[in-house]
Amino acid sequence: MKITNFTFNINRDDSCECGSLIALEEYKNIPFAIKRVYYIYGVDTKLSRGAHAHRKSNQILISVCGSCEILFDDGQDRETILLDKPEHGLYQKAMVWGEMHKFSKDCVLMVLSDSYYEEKDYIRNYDEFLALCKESV
Ligand code: T46
Repeated sequence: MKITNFTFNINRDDSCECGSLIALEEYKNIPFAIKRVYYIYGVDTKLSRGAHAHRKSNQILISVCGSCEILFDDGQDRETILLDKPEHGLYQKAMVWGEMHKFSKDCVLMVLSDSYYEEKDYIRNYDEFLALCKESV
């Protein structure tokens, strides 16, 4: 599976202890117009989230604090990617199944989406997802 990762530029002044800044800009370092931003935090470290694909929407996942693992499945291959750096963005395109596992206690997973929230964009049944993948081949 071809997975697109982004490494965002970190603005940091090494001459002081004043931290770092990362800017995200649509059509500059983000490849789409950002219609929605949401973030997930306070997940019990034993629990997982996600387990669905999006029919049309695309999104970029960034663990701005702490870490989690993202499993992507395109209907043929599966791959797990560790998100543990605020400068690392992971592109989840439409029709890629995604699951979020192994959240650290302090994880804040931020997601930028090119679409407004619409439940009908979700495929939450894995067998339906596989059937749709086969149809599109
Ligand atoms: C994804 C992963 C990373 C809204 O009202 N607006 C929203 O924009 C979203 C994303 C969710 N919701 C509501 C719908 C549910 O009642 O929040 C509740 C939890 O949503 P969901 O069960 O979809 O949460 P996750 O963590 O399983 O999945 C979410 C995103 O839905 C999904 O696109 O990739 O985070």
